[in-house]
Amino acid sequence: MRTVIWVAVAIVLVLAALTYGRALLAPTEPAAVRELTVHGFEYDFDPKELTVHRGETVRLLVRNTGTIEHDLTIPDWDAATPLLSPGEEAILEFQPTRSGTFRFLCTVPGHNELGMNGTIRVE
Ligand SMILES: [Cu+2]
Repeated sequence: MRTVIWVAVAIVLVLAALTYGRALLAPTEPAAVRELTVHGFEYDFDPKELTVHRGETVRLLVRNTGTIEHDLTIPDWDAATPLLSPGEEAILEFQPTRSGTFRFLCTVPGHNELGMNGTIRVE
């Protein structure tokens, strides 16, 4: 009877060690985060072309370096910063799931037409 108990205890300990060990050894995949900065001003963005990868998290810092209000909108993704005052900034975070080329622009009337737009290429 005593042997059975010791065997049971040993099995529990081995299982606990395996479980705990596996948790320790589990690969902690760091989430790929791409941080990019875009400046918006009259009437352009810098840079105008961004390249990101499908599946990665993109953290886009948008800074208004101009002298009037601007925003940055990505129509295909329903993503947009609020209207930013001069000197203000905002972060747009997204995870592109489709490859392709997507336009972004400033939606203040007239700004897109004056050249305030660019593209995000998802590879
Ligand atoms: Cu603008």
